[in-house]
Amino acid sequence: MEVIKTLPAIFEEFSEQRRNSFLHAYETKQKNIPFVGTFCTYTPTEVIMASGAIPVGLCSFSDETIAEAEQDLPRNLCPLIKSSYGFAKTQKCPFFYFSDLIIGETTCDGKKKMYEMLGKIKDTYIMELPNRQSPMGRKLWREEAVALKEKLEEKFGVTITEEKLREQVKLSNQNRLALRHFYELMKLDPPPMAGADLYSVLYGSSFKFERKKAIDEVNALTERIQKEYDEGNRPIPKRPRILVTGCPIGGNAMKVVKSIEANGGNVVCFENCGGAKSVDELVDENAEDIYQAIADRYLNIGCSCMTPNENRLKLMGRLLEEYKIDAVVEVILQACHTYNVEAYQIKQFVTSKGLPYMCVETDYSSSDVGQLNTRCAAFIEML
Ligand code: BJ8
Repeated sequence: MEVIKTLPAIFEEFSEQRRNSFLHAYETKQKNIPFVGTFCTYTPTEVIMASGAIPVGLCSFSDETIAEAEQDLPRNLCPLIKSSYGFAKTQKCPFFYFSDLIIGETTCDGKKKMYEMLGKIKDTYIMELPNRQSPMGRKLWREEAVALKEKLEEKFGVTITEEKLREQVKLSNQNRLALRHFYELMKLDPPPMAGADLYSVLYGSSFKFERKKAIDEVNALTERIQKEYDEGNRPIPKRPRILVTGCPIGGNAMKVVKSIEANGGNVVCFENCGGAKSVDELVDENAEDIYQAIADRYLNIGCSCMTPNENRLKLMGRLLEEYKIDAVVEVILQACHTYNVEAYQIKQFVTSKGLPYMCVETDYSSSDVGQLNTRCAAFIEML
């Protein structure tokens, strides 16, 4: 008899997905299917998939290897960079170990320089990401997408046809739509799940390597949550609705989300990478020039390494309305200069809409949990 899992059990499974995929990754490697490690939302993953390889996210969000990383890197560097480098250096990340090729982009200075060091450990290929969404920038990024295709063809001895690429563009769009429909459940008030569970599904699903199956699973989960909600299931009370923005979170940085939720708020929307920023826009499947369509879609991502970064405000403005947001919490990872400087503009933008804004600067340690709780409690109490 099939046992029907409860929603909390399903969320738990997604939160363990990365770890649970280690074995699957090993089995996949045995079948000679290559892995390509990525570190950024700007990586055009459909090009990797069209080569027959599996793209896998290598960003790390734990302090486990930071001490090792600090032997080679400065202490006052973003924890995401230190952690990612530390896992690579110590070979503690199985996905890094299994990756045949690493792709990096010229985003922030710290990551750029860290990639040079990764290049000493593994074959690392850098894409030159323009920092402006200008016509020149779009042209360059298209050329970079084509150059990536050529690199993958040479590396894996394959030919990436336009047909294969268009197929992967369609599949990636279906994946984005599935994730979008899933997080749009949070427009319900009260929300049907905790923000921490929402994030587990968004993050965990990226470690399900059979893409079609992963899409079906997310769609089935969305349907089920909606159905249970319609039947009266209200697991979360009605409380102030918070949008989280800023640096990517996950792993130890989820302490901020947990603190908001433990102190009376509901995180109903993630604007940052891992949330809407990475999923919101689709690639134009019918474009005549599919490389330009891919380049345009990715270059539109509103990351703080762009100047100016108007697309971040555009997306955020829409999310604030659609999710009926009561307040915004910005998470800055220590020493992330671009997000830290941009925080001033974000504060102006959010407060000009009459909404409260709070910025927290943090790292992957647990030393500030007490302080976070005090700040979140005071912030939410005032809403
Ligand atoms: S598209 S947000 S994944 S660059 S590593 S910028 S936190 S100092 S991760 Fe990012 Fe791509 Fe942009 Fe998204 Fe700051 Fe740290 Fe740099 Fe970071």
